[in-house]
Amino acid sequence: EQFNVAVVGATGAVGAKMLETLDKKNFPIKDLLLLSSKRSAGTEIKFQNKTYTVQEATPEIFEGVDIALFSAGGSVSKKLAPEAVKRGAVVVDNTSAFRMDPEVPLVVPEVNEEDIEKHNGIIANPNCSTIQMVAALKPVQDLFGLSRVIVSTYQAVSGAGNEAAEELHDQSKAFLAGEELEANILPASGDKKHYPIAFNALPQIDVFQENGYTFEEMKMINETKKIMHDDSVHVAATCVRLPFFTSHAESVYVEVDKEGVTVEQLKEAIANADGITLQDDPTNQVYPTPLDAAGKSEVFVGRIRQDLDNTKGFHLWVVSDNLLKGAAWNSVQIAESLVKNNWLKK
Ligand code: 11C
Repeated sequence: EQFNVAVVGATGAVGAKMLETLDKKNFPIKDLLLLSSKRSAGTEIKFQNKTYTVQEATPEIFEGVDIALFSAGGSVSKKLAPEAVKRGAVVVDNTSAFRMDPEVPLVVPEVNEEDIEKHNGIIANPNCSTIQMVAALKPVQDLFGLSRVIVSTYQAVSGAGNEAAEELHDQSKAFLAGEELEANILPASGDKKHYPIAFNALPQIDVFQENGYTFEEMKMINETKKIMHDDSVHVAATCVRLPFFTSHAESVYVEVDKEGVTVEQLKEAIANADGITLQDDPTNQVYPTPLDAAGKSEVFVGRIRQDLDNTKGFHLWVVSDNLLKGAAWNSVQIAESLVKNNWLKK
């Protein structure tokens, strides 16, 4: 069986990876619709030897669409996802618009694939930095129980879109030429001040909330509890933007419930988990890095150590391509699951 697929936000950083992933995973597409804002409509994009013209996303255009992959910003999703659903499509939404809606499943297939079945037309794809972390936490939760998570992130500029990546590129050139750096996008395009990212580290991703955490940090905290079905797990996050283009890296401290867990047991649990590759051999300097993870679908985990003061505490280093497992690949995995399990129609 083949399906009519729409990609909303086809000209964006994630949109391009959606197309790449649909092609690579040989998703059964009958007709493909590439959609965008009015501004980008008319752009030509090649997919599987055919050239498509990107069309403006309107409510009517979703007539006949089976699966719509949205990645064009929260306001577009809020407006058009319900319109697509009204016309019979199932939406996989890669924005934060519906993630915390109790009626909307928030899914990382390796963690909570079964939640997809409960959808009412929309399934939310979590934030990229959340996805890779919960994929690594799932085997720990299953085998040893999880009571606390403290994460610090090292995030790539592509998470903030193509324009942020261009900003890093231009600022790097300017820095090396001894010129003044111009900052217009990062740390958050909608915020009042902008700081250079080239040769820098910015402890702000997205805008600040009243509690002093950024929205990115609150996404990691709230989404983790929802995906893992555990409101009692304590989660704290500090999210930092660094000057590289692809893959987010995370230093994750976890506390397990069970007494007496060893590093070897933890390594084995993580090595056996779906979608995860263990890269952990300090004697041979083997550990994941953002450059090495770029372009790959898996979540890579290394540097697994026991805390020196708390025998229930462990430290992990988690790296994954933020545009693939963090966005496009996770969305296509959800679409594959809808098809495979016959969960498209309610
Ligand atoms: C970043 N994590 O790196 C963000 C991008 O909620 O889907 C993803 C935003 C989201 O800036």
